[in-house]
Amino acid sequence: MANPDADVYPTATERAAETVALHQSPEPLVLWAGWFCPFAQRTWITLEEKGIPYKYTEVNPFVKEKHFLDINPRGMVPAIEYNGRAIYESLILCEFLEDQFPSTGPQMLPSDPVDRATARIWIDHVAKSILPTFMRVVQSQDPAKQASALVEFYSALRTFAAEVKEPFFLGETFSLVDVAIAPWIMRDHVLVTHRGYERAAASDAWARYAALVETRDSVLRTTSAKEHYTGIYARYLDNTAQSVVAKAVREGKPF
Ligand SMILES: N[C@@H](CCC(=O)N[C@@H](CS)C(=O)NCC(=O)O)C(=O)O
Repeated sequence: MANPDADVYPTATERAAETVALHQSPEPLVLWAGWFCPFAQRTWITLEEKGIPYKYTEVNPFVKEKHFLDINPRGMVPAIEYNGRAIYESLILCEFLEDQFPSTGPQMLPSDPVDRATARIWIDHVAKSILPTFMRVVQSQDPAKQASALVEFYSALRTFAAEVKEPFFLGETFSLVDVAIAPWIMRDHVLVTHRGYERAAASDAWARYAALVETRDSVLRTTSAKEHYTGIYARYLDNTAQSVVAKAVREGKPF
């Protein structure tokens, strides 16, 4: 059976399309990305923040073309080719960009080893607590499952937001912790329209933080038209129970 994701909208749009157009010349560093992919956006934001020269190449990872499997045997975006050598995994790529280009653009992890480890602890929280619950909220179909997924999602966001130093996670510096979560902030409108999610229902601190991250220029420059993101999640979103569920969660009612 054909993979339904192979029909994903083919190219970046709006601000992201302008950024793609500016990065078509050959460079030693090639970013292989899918415009729609939140993991790829992490690496893309880091390149833009640091001002590293790169060539952007769009790939639909669901099609599994041989030339792409040669670059990333896992067949996933993002991947980076640097001077002909290939590497992959979004967070590893973000750290690679810090390691390879330490004095290009801003430093995106703290220098102090304890602070650096603390930043990684919160990146890990994004990966292990926030993203899985985000996907559960999207994928849950029956009202009880949607409700418990939303409760868990709010709890993971609240825990994260309680540690934000403001304005960004580590304070004044926009860091890889902010990069790790930003693409999901840019996609949370899908949960607002289809799952009754509200940022302030997690906490005011979360709502403030998310509102700031979504205005960051590197984040906007790598973001496509809203309606195309809804299309990515469309096959999970055709149920109508969400407003009932959201109201019940808001009112603290058990489902
Ligand atoms: N852990 C990976 C996840 C990357 C990922 O899931 N990419 C998706 C697109 S958003 C992909 O390439 N999927 C292709 C597939 O699953 O076959 C990372 O952080 O880079």
